[in-house]
Amino acid sequence: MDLQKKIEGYLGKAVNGASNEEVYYALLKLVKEMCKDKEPNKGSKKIYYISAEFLIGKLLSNNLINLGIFDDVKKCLEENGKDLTEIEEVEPEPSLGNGGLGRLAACFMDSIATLGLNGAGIGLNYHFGLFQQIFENNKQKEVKNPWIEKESWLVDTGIHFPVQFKDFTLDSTLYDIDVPGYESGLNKLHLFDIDTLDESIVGDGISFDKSQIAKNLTLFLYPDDSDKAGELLRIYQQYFMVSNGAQLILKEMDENGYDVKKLYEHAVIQINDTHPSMVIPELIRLLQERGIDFDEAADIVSKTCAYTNHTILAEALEKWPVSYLEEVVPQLMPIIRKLDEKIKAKYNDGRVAIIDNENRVHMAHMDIHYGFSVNGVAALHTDILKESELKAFYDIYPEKFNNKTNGITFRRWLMHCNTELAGYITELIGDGWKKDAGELENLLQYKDDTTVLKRMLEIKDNNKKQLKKYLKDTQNIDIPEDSIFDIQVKRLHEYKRQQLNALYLIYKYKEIKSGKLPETPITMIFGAKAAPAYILAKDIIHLILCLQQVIENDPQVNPYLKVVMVENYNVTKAAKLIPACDISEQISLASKEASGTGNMKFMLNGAVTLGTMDGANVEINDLVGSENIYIFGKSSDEVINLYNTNGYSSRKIYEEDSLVKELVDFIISPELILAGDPGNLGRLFKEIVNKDWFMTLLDIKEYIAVKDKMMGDYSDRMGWAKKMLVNTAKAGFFSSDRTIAEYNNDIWKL
Ligand code: 26Q
Repeated sequence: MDLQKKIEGYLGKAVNGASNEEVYYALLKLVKEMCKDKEPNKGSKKIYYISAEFLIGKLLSNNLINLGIFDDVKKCLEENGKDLTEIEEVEPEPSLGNGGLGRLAACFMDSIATLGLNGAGIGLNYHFGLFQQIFENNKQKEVKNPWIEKESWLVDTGIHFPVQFKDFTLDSTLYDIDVPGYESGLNKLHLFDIDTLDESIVGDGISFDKSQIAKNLTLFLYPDDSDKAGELLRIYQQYFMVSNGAQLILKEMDENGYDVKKLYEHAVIQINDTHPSMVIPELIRLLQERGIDFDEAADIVSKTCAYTNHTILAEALEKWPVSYLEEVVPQLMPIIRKLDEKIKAKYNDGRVAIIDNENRVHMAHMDIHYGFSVNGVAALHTDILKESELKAFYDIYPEKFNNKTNGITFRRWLMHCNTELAGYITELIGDGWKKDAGELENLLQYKDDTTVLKRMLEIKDNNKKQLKKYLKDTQNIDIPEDSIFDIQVKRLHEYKRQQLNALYLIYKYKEIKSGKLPETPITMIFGAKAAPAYILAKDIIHLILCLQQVIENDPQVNPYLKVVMVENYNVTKAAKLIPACDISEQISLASKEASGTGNMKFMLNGAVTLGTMDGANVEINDLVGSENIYIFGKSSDEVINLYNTNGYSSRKIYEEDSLVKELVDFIISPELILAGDPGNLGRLFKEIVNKDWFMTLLDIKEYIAVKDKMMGDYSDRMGWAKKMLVNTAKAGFFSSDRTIAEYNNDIWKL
């Protein structure tokens, strides 16, 4: 096809005479048309991946890659004086996810389509996404993140379902987003919405009247659930999602002429954490409406549903009060009660009850009893589920438990975000790795080849220069390109321990003040959104922003140490940060990070991990070997033991170790208070000294020692480049194509 002619057909004018906006909308149309002509993936059984989050990021470039026309389009635009990177800027990024779980769902959609599997995603079309983060007075402020424009990836299908709540019914509208696989067939992401939404009810920031469900249902992803109205809204959202999903699945069964009694032969529903768990009672209800009796309906649904667990943090395991469910979806309660009674009749063990003594419904328990598969997302995580968190269930159903170590799509996280490295890898080992990521291991033959190693360093330097320019353009911050880029980007949570990294920052600051200069200057980059109601997480952001300001204004320190907190960290920013990273911070308290997927993206792009033995870090360590990763901290067993024995006291460490005391005291030092808010900083200080639930101080000394060693090793450039190369070469295991092939072989059986 004559690409230029095609694009100009959509543009109605010459490419070189069009604005970036005009070109973007022309390319959007081109891609949508090409998707229409693409063969959908088919099969007699279909995987429905149901998830409250799909953190898909911008789609233009990835769709161009998967349609096989990225290079041609780029070239065509260049010939007409246009830059695809600039055109990408026009596309708004939907923020339909919080972090790992949502991004995983997006990577899975890509891999399911790429492997040619008959599948679809089911979720919600939040108009303002999570929120957009802005910094004001060194604090996070949340504002809405509108992303839906007149022309967008969404296609109105004209499909509607009624969803009944206690006192009213809402009609849905289904919007589809095409998901083309990489050089393969096409699937759909189904996002449900309502026509009665009223965007104008959102006031200052992200506040709105939480009681007007018909106006607010799909405004935001997880609106502030710190009050009852917020929690009820979550239940409204979840039920709306699963009822629509269940109705769609049954409609497709009917259209294909399948017997719904054989649902499990034609459909498998992967429940992404507990947010969609109500799909189980809802499907039972719908099957009963079709005349199937309760026991048989429960049996059919149990053979259809599979559950993925993404966390062992107690506060994330959803337990809805019966009274809330009665208030929103009373039609489900008799079903949930019956499901619970069956379990109670069989097992006289409160640990496995669905409804507990306090009249709360444990969503995960329902999934485990009434699904056929339970999986964790990394080997260590699955072991912890089996041996402690879900042990009572593992004892009953050992055959249901399995591990599926997470993965990432290399199309986005290498081919798109790091075109130079991707191109060089192909030059060295051919392009088979794009479809078979294991082939990256062929890079190992070059691990002592100085020409190759030098080129790897050169590519890293180029990516660092690009990031430097981006940060200058967007946040007006100057960072030295020849410094070590040390990056921690992920949701802000105490267990991820950004505060540990901040304490290292204080340590370095003090060292430099006292005249001890680092061999290579250091740039420490953070990016994180905090949940709007998570006070302490916001205090940690405040600490980092204050440190950024204090260090920036200190001429004695700032040539050697820089801090940048990237505003509104999202998928687009991740794609710019990750290829430029030297040190990948993966420092969660061992046992708490189920897997992590950022760790995989950094490794793939040649960053060296500094981490604890947690989540998938354990598997990264096994793959690259101890000389190519920096590990510190107490093990998950030790940590679990400390929790069980109440054996941890941060105050003791604070009082007995003078260095630790000095670092923690700096949080409320006059310098810092001058930059910040004494209330916020004081609260954080007290929390760390008196509670420190995620044991920051437990690992701090070792963290400092190992990180300093790492900074020193960076000076041996060839030695470091070898570590980079080994990391990239060993990353093949973390392709989401591998993960999805395992889901299909072990669970879905399509
Ligand atoms: C639950 C109840 C009430 C309000 C909110 C929530 C809630 C919302 C989002 C609970 C959990 C989440 C998101 C969890 C998440 O992203 N987990 C991450 O999943 C990744 C993919 O498996 C893992 O790599 C990460 O380790 C895990 O933290």
